[in-house]
Amino acid sequence: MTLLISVLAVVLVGRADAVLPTDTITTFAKSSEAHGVYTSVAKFGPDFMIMSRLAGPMWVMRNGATETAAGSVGYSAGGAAASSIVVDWARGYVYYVPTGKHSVVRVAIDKTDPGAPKLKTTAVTTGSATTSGFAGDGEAGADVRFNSPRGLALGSDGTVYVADMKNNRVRFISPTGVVETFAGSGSAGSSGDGGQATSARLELPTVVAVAPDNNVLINSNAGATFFSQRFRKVAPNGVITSITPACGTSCRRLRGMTFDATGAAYLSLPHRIFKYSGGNFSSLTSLVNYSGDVGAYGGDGGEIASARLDSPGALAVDQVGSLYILSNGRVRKVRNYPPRAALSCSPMQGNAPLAITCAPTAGTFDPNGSIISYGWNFGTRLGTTTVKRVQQTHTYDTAGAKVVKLTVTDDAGVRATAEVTITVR
Ligand SMILES: [Ca+2]
Repeated sequence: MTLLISVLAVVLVGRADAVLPTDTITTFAKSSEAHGVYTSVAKFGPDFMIMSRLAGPMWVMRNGATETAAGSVGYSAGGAAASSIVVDWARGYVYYVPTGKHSVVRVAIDKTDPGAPKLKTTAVTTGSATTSGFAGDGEAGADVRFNSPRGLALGSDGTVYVADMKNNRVRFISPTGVVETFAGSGSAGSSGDGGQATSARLELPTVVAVAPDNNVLINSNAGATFFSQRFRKVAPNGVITSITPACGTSCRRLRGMTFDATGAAYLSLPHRIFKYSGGNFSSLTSLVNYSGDVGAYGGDGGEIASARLDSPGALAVDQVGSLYILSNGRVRKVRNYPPRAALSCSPMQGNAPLAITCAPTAGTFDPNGSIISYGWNFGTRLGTTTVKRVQQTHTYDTAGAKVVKLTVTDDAGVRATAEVTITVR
């Protein structure tokens, strides 16, 4: 009995301390007869996700929807089973790699109905569906040859990076459709750090990702066994270096990588999802860290740490910091809960000059993560002042109603604000 009470006490205290909501992972879209098995996922503008399926056209769903809800906007024209998708929403294009083909297909987005964006039917193909090879740098369309392209990533300028796996290179497609080699000499290996990326050796790259600072991350699967546990990084000046993430052998067999608004990197690995805050690959948080059976699926409705994922693949982060994971033919969603902000100031009124001290109160917290910055705005006639300090003092020299505003940002880059009004006489 004593043991039972102790266990209960631990559970209750644990819940009280951890303000984690209990439904942090759900199935956003599941494989079914109606919707098919999903093969990739990407953010589709501010409010939607786009998913490719094993059979049939791509499927668009509103971020906040569940699969059966009215929020689904339905099938899009065009599309096919894709091993990778990127969306250039600003320029109005979806790029994808058709599974098993040696090409990258670009389809224009039809934004005529903002509540139901779709794909147009016309497509531009770079490379060949059936013929592999290495050719076409400086050219476009059917003159280009890829060899088993896999992962795609989008640069902020509309450049699309292609992990051209069996060419041991990363290529890129410019917004005008012209292909060039971005990294890799073509010879398999792992060398060239400190030099130009085009002179370096890569081996069977499958994943490429662009960080918010425009560094391009590549997995290079040294040894032809997909067992690499280090990444290559290409800086905007074209110089390549190596990164060894602080996850050791767990970082083998990388299948997907994406970044959120704060620069945090998310990695999908067998049964695992890792997150690196700040994108520096040394501050590791394991979101899912399971080493059990292949094919495992479970944990919906529970906390992310208890989820079961089988070989998660594509990853995407939406506008409010929620993470979408392709796994088990489904798209799972790890919802980010926005931070909350509340503040108090003392004194709340008085005669000028009035010195006040303000601080966040207990109502300032993040339900599922942490707050990484505090911004203060005292609304003075001198303009906005934003100071990232937890407690802040300010002196008002003139009479009037003064608004003090606190803005907090969570570790997914989502903000919340609160304000109080100070009466200065
Ligand atoms: Ca949060």
